[in-house]
Amino acid sequence: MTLSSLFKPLAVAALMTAMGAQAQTTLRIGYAVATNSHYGVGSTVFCEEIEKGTQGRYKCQHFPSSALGGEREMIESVQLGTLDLVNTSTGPLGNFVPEVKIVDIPFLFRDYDHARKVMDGPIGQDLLKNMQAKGLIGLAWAENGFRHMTNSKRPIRSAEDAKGLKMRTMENKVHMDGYKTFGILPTPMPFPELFTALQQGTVDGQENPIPVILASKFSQVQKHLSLTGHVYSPAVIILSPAVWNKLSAADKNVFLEAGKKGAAAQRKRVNDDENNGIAQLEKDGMQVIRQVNGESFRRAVTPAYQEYAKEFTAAKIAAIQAVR
Ligand code: EAX
Repeated sequence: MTLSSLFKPLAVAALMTAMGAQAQTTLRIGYAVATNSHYGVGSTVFCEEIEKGTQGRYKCQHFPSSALGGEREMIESVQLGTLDLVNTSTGPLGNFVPEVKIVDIPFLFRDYDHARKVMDGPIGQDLLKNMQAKGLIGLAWAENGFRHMTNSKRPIRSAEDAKGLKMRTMENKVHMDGYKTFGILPTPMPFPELFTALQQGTVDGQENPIPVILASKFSQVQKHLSLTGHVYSPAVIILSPAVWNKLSAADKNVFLEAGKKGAAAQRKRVNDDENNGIAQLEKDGMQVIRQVNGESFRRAVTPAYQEYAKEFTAAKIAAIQAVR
C-alpha cells in the first residue's frame, strides 16, 4: 500500500465532511408503554424536533413498551451511557436523585394547572438541575398524569374500601409510605411485570394515570376503576451526559427546545386521554367510581405528611402548595 493510496480515502472523507455530508447519529429512546400513548406522542414529537433542528444529524430509534426493561433499569442505562434517552415517570427516579421525591407526595398538587406551573417554574427547573450531579440530563418535565386506583375485588369509594387490598406500587418509598396510611398493602414491582401480576392475581390492584391504564389495556385484567387522583405523576425526558457533552451549544439548545415541545405534546395527550379514556374503559367493561371520597384519603395520609416534612422540610412542601 503506497502512501498516496492510504491518503486518498482520508482525503475523500475530509472532502465529504467539508462538503457538509454530515455524520448521522441515531439515538435510542426508551419508555414504558406503547407507542400509541402519551409517552409515545411526547417521544415522537421530541425526536422529530431534534431531527429537524439538527438538519438530520440526530434522529431516534424508539424502544416502547419496556423493551429495554423497567423505568429504573432504563434510567440506570442512561446514567451509564448504554441508553441515550428515556422518557420516564418520576416513580423510580428518586432512587437516583433524592430531591425529586418531593413531587411524589400524595395529594400535594391541586390539579393539572397547579402541577404544570410548579414543574415549569423555579421549583421544577431546580429539580432538573439537581439531576446533572447524578449523571442525568433532564431536558424537560413531560407528564404521566394523576394516578387512579384499579382493582379486581371491589369498588373503592373511600379509604375504608381500599383497606387490605394488595396493590402494586412503583419502586417509590414516598408512594408506599403514603399508601400504607390508606390501609393498602403496597407491593413494589417494575412496570413490565404488572400486567401478568394482575392477570394471575398476585396483586389485587394497581394505581396509574388513565393514559397508562388505557395504553396497557388494564381493563382486560381489572374490574374496578376509582378516580382517586391520589398522586400527580410527572414524567421527564432524560438524556445521557455521554451524548450531551458532545453537543455544540447550538445543538444543546435544539435538544432543550425539543424537550419542551415533546412535553407539551405529551401533556395534551394526557388531557385527551382523561377526557375520552374513561368512557372507553367503561365500554371495555370496567366499573368506574367517579365520586370518590377524597377527604377520607387526605385525612388518612396526614400522619405521613409529618414524615414527609422531616425528609423534605415543611417549607419546601408549603412552597409547592403555595404556587398559584
Ligand atoms: O411511567 O410504573 C408505573 O406505574 C408508571 O406509571 C408507568 O411505568 C408509566
